[in-house]
Amino acid sequence: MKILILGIDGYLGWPLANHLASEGHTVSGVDSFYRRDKVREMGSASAIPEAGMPRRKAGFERNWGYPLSFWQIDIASAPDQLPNVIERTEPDAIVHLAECPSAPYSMKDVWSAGWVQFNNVIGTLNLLFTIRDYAPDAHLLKLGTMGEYGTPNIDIPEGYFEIEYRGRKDTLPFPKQAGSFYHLSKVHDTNNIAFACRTWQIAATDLMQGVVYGTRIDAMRDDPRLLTRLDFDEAFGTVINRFVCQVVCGEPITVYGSGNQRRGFLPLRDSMECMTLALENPAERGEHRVFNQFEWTYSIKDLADTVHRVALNLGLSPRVLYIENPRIEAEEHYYDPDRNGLVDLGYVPGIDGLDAEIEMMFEDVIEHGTRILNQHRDVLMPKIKWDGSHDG
Ligand code: USQ
Repeated sequence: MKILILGIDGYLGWPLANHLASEGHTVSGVDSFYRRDKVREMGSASAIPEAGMPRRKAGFERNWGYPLSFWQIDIASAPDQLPNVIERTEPDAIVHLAECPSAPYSMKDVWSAGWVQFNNVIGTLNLLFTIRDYAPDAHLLKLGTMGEYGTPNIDIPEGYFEIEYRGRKDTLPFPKQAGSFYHLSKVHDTNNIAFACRTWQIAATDLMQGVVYGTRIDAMRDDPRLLTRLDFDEAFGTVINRFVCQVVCGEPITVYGSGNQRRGFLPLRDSMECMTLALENPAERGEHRVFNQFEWTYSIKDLADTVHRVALNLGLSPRVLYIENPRIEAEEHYYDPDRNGLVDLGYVPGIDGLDAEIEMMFEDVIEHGTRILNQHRDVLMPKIKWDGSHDG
C-alpha cells in the first residue's frame, strides 16, 4: 500500500513510517518541523536524541531499501503545496498526524490557544479539500483523542450511539466535553471530517487515541537514526514519559491533584499496531468510522505507583509528590470507554506488559537521556495553569 504520513517527523509519525516500511508498505511523508521548534520554545529538548531529517532519511533507506520521499510543508498555512505531493505519491491512504498534541500548550495564553486551533483545525480542513479534489479514493486515517469525550458519567461508545428521545430513536454523535482548547480542536476536526464524509463521500477513520507512552518498537532495530523523540516538559511530555524522565534525573514524580483521574493508555508499539490494522482494513467511501484506541485504563496514582515500583527494582531512588492540580479536570469520576472496533480487527490488548514496557523505557532514557535531562530539569514542574495564572 502507498501511504503518505503527514507529521512524519513526530513522536508517532517517525516510528509509524518505519513500522509500515518494515511491513512492506511504501511510505512517504510531510512535516513542518514545528514540534522541534515548540519544544525548544518550552526551554526543553527530546530526552532521546533525534536525528535530523537527512540522517533519518539515510537510516530509512539503509534499513528498508528504498528512498523516503519527504516534503517540508506546513499544511495549515500552505495548502497549495499539498496537491503536488498527492500527485507525486498517489497514496492509497493518508495518515494525518500533523497536529499539535498538547493540552497545556493550548491553555498557555490566547496566542498559543489560537495557534493550536489554527494549526489543527485549518490543517485538517485543507487536507479534506485536497482529498476531495485530488485523492477522493484515498483512505484518511486521522488521529483524534479520547479526550474529545471528556469524562461523562456514562459509558463511552466509539463515536456514535443510539439514543431514544421523546419516543423517537436515532444514531447520533456521542456528546463531546473536551477539557482543553487542544482537545476541542480535535472535536472541531471530528465534526469537519464527519461532514466531509457525508457530503463528499470521503472514507475516514477517526482514531480516538488514549495517552501513548514508550520509547521502542521492533522496527527501530538498533539504528539510532530510527529512534523517536521523547519529550518530558509539561506541554509535550505525556504523563508516563514524564514520570520515567523525572526519576532518571532525581526529580519527584509529579501527580496532579488526587491522582484519581483515569485515562486510557497504550504503549507506542500498540499505537503502531492499531494504526496499521486500521490502514489495512480501510473505511468505506462516505463512512466516518470511529475507533477508540487504548490498551487499558489506569488512574494516574496507579501509574505513579507502577513507575515507582519498577524504578525501585532497578536500584533507582524514586519519589512521588502530590501537587496542586494545574489543570481544571474531574479527579473523581466514572470512566468506562468501549474499544471494540480495533479488537474486532485483531488488536489483542493486554495489561501484562506495563511493567516491562516501563523498564525498557528506563533503560533507554538512562542510556540516551541522562545528560539532556540534567540540563533541562527546570522544565519538569508545571507552570501553565488552566485558570490562567501561569508564570512561564
Ligand atoms: N498528569 C499528572 N502529572 C503530570 C502530567 C500529567 O498527574 O506530570 C495527569 C494530568 O492531570 C492528566 C493525565 O495525567 O489527568 C494525562 O495527562 P497527559 O499530559 O499525559 O495527557 P493529556 O494532556 O490528556 O494529552 C495526551 C496527549 C494528547 C492526547 C491525549 C489523549 O498529549 O495528544 O490527545 O493524551 S487523552 O488523554 O486520552 O485525551
